[in-house]
Amino acid sequence: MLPHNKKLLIITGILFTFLYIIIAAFLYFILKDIAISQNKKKLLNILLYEQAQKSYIDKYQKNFIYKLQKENILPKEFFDPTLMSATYITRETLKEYNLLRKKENMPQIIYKIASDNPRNPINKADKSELQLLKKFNSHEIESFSKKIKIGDEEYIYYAIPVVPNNKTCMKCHSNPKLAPKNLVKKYGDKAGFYEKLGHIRAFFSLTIPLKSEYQLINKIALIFDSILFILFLFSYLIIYFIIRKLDQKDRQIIDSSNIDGLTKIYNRKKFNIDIQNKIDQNITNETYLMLIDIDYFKKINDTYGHPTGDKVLEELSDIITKNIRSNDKFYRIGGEEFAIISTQKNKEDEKIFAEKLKKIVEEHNFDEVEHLTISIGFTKYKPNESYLQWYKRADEALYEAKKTRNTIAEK
Ligand code: GH3
Ligand code: MG
Ligand code: MG
Repeated sequence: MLPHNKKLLIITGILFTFLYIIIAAFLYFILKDIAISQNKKKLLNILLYEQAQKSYIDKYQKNFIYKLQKENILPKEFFDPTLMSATYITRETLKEYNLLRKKENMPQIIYKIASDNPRNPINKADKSELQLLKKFNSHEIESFSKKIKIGDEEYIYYAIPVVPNNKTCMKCHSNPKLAPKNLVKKYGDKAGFYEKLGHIRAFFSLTIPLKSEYQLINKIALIFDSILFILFLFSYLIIYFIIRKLDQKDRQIIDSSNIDGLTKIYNRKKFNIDIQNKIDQNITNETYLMLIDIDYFKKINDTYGHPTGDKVLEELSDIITKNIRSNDKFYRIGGEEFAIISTQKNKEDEKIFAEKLKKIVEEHNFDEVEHLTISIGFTKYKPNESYLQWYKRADEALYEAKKTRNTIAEK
């Protein structure tokens, strides 16, 4: 393949690989983003449900118990978290929910309520949670979510505040003396009291692992990447075949510019390129340059006409082409002058080669002209010499042979 076509193929390959990596990476990040936002939505759904549950407890359950207390059906000191503590009920509901999830092989949800004035110490907010609670109270944010890492695994954390303290809340969270006696008996009178109306005293948070979503993403990405890979490979193969076809055409054009129109052997231009290339490659083996000139060719033209002369040139090129090895390079370097570049074991072999050519031309029966002879001059390449030095010596050898014609001379 020609260097510029090879370069084009390599650049296309690099470009395709680069594009493939970018698309694959881009898709992976998009999928990851979708999974995260879907999980956030999932958590928000559960949190909203919890909030609804808390509102129900405050609005209906507690009020109903207070009514029963007012009507002396239930004692005034009655308090039981299983009926009256939204925090307790939510936590227990979540436990049941996690049990059901486990049965369905779904990941467990970590639930936490964080408060700045918790009755139950397990609900105490840590430093960062306290800061978050402050943000909820100042209405800087309405919800909070982020991706967190626990060990090696990634999770989504989502938090929303509980509804601000209202009148129903204040019954148990203002002065301990006003709270149900059994509540104080159970939790003491130190924490969870003296709350202010409108203050957000806690927030719910849920944490869920992203593992199963990531596994799904990996599966989707693998399928997509495989399809993309096949598409890219297929496109690349098409491009490869197109470039190969273009390369063949390019080479045909180059070759035709190197071919002599009449004899269809290499021309002078190709001879100059090849001989210079040979020298640039630092010739190490015995390389010979042979020049061939038809004797009295002018006479042939004069006697039989120019077209016959042309035919002789074609015929001569044919018989020489048939009698040289595939490694030998044969050129028409002038009107009726030819050159052969060949490698030999020694000078004797080159001489035998020259004699063989001279003989077959001499013995060949040319159309119309019948017989003609050639003169040959050859010389070996000497290390470090230039193209001109080499060529000049071969020309001198041919000049020498021309003195007697139908002769071989060496230099
Ligand atoms: P010698 O080499 O033996 O000294 O004699 P010559 O008659 O061959 O002399 P020279 O090399 O000077 O003449 C070559 C002739 O070849 C001159 C030119 O008219 C003829 N010639 C060159 N190119 C072509 C060609 O393409 N076709 C034909 N028919 N003749 C050509
Ligand atoms: Mg000549
Ligand atoms: Mg001649």
